[in-house]
Amino acid sequence: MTTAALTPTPADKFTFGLWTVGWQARDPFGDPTRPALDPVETVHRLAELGAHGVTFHDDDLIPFGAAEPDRTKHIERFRTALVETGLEVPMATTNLFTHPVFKDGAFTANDRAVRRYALRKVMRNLDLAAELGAHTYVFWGGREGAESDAAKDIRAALDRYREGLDTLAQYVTDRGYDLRFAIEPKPNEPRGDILLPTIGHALAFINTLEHADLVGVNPEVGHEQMAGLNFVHGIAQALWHGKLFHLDLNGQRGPKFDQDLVFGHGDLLNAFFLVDLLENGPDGAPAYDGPRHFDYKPARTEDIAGVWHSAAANMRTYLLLKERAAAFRADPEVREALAGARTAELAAPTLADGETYAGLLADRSAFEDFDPDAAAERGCGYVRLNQLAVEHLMGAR
Ligand code: DIG
Ligand code: MN
Ligand code: MN
Repeated sequence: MTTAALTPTPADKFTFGLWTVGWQARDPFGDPTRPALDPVETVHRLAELGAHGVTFHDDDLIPFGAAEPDRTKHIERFRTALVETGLEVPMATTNLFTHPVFKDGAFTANDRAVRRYALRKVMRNLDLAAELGAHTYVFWGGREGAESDAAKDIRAALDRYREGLDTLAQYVTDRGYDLRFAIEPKPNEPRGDILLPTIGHALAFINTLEHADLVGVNPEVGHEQMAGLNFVHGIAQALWHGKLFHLDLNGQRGPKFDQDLVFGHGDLLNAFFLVDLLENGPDGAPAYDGPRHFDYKPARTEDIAGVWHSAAANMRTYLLLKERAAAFRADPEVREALAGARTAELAAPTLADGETYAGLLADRSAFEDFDPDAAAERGCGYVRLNQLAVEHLMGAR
């Protein structure tokens, strides 16, 4: 692959959260290993690396509790950096998890005053998100959930979650904001058990909302994999529902504490097939045209130089996988193996055009004359196909 093709440009739509490269590496058992990063510095450095945009929680940009005119100052510095670099702000979100006030949740806190405060905090940042041109607003309910089953009536909590999102969707509708909501599932941490833990739970919940058309999902690689699920399958179902409004790319090595590794530094083969799914859609055009957003944390061991190397690594890995997936799809041997595996046949409806179950009942070849033993003997050839994928991934073809 040429160097130019591996050099990220804004056209690749790579975006990063301020909180990612800005993570000071404080963790439950250790103090920060890095100084705080000025959001303005982040904007300029990400632009130099070829990123398309930057995303933020309200508190990443404006220190919690900052009053005017400090709040305006923080916003104006950020806006100036965006203008100077051309970086966009495709997504924003709210920090409803750091301040102790949210220790029992935000939208689903038992304390009604906390729930009302949380909604106002989101509304204020929705205004800023709209001002900065964001089109997606993420809701990660990191504190919505419980550590003990006695603490929370989950049915009431889901009522309150729905009430909060319906209220906020009405707000953006009445304000005329070009914003859609994306729920980000995660099974646990920091809350013991988070509500809406997987893509499936979120999709079912979205169907109950008053403004369901405005609400989709923002799946994160590591979060589904923490639950032992296949992220490619989850993304495929979100696409199938027309609900993949945004996504968080990173790496995770199996069901354990959220690792937020660099994209591809966890399950690399699943990352390969994810990029293949996103980039090589049904008719060769990308199946998803939104930002390729990295929500990762630079390892605690890294200094600031290592932080920027890690940011670049996310984008370079994505571009390498994109090139390897294209080569996989173009490989004549792969095409022959796909034909042998009859993968294209799955797109053919099981019933003939206009046929109903009556036609099925009348068709002896479907049952009376069907030889299940002969069908069972047919091999699918999937291992050969997977080996071809692994060899493309390894640059061996
Ligand atoms: C964690 O994966 C969450 C928070 O960082 C943020 O609210 C969201 C935005 O993508 N991801
Ligand atoms: Mn995560
Ligand atoms: Mn995330």
